[in-house]
Amino acid sequence: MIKNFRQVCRFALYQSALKTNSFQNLSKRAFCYVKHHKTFNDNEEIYTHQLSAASQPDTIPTFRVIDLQGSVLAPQYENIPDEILNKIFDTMVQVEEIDTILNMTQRQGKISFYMPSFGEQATTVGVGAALEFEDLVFPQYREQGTIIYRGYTVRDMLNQCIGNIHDLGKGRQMPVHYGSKALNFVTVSSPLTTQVPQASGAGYGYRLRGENKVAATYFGEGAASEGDWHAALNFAATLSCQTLFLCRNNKYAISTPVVDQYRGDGIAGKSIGYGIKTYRVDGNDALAVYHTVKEARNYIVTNKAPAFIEFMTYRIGDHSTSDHSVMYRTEDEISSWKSTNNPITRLGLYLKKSGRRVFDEAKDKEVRAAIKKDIIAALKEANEQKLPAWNTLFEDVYDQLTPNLKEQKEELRQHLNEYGEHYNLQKFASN
Ligand SMILES: Cc1ncc(C[n+]2csc(CCOP(=O)(O)OP(=O)(O)O)c2C)c(N)n1
Repeated sequence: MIKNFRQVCRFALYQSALKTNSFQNLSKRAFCYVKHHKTFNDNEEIYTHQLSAASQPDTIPTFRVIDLQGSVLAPQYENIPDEILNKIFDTMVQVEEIDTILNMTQRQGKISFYMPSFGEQATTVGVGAALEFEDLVFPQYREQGTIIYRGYTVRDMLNQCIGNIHDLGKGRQMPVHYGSKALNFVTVSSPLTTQVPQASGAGYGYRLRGENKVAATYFGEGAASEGDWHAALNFAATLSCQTLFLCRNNKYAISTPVVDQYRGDGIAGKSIGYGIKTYRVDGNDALAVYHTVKEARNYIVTNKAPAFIEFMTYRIGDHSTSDHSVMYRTEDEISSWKSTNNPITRLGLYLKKSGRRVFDEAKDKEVRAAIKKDIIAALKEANEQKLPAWNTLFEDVYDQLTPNLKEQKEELRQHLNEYGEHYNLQKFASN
């Protein structure tokens, strides 16, 4: 049954094509406009008399500005202000130090879990530098570089990892599940890929409201195998969402290497399939990352359409403190990336060779030592704080407690009244 004018129009077109047997021509030219809505895509069908399977297009090239020795390959992309480039470098060093110490802190049993971002700092810090502050970031979990660039402090990180009263998440999440409304950084979610359709939705909202900002979402190449990822990209493409998809292709999803994750041309190849403006960049080259994100962001706000970037990088560290990665990859593989394609070394070499920064070894050591001292002090302070009061457990989900939650809260209160001595209730703030 024909329900509306658009369908009437499409039906008439179909009838006329049937009469004239002109379906071949229809595909390229026949658009049905109703209230400016286009019904068919351009160039959906091109006919041929040769029976053959479609061939794989050429490999998408990876954009690079500096080589592994920090020498410039594309001087036209050196034009990043000194202040920003130095902030990128300093933040990358800071993130590396924080990751080193918090990884050890977990080994000492002072925090329960940690996820380092060794080897991926150019991607996450470079993105932080290139996005606008008001762009909303939907992270996966290994993107501390972005939130730190925006101003999240070591104290914020440690309060979250310990889950004390200063933790913005009120101690309800595992460590590294950072988030900050003030810094436009949505809280990390453990279930993979949930953030990606959320970012499509936020980007859709920005377009509908005529806002000049983007929703930027991170995910690993492993997370791109989730069903939600495909739905998110298709929604973004068809609804013209102002969403920037940021794929950290670090070659492993815990123990699953890329060869078992996908065939075809990486994750960027899939994005092109969804009709999204797609870039591939050397994720260990901070200059290339910065320029690619700037260009993709500009494309989104100008064209009111999504964009996608695949960052080619390598996870130098273990997946998390619950992983021991030499069980599934060799020491040689790790050390070769660490020594020949380390993003911090590469940017440092570039800054030195180009004369844009004067390095002083003794001063650099002092800077790293100061970062370490600060983290240790912040850890001590965070540990001295109380944990959130037990009754806050029931807050923030429903505006008014549901009858079963009321019952559970009362049950817990009675339980703690009766058996409180068996718990270390001193650790918790009072209700
Ligand atoms: C829905 C879901 N499935 C499985 C997991 C367990 N898991 C956590 S991280 C991870 C690997 C993800 O790899 P990738 O997306 O490539 O990101 P990377 O860790 O390499 O940065 C898996 C399988 C999960 N958290 N959620």
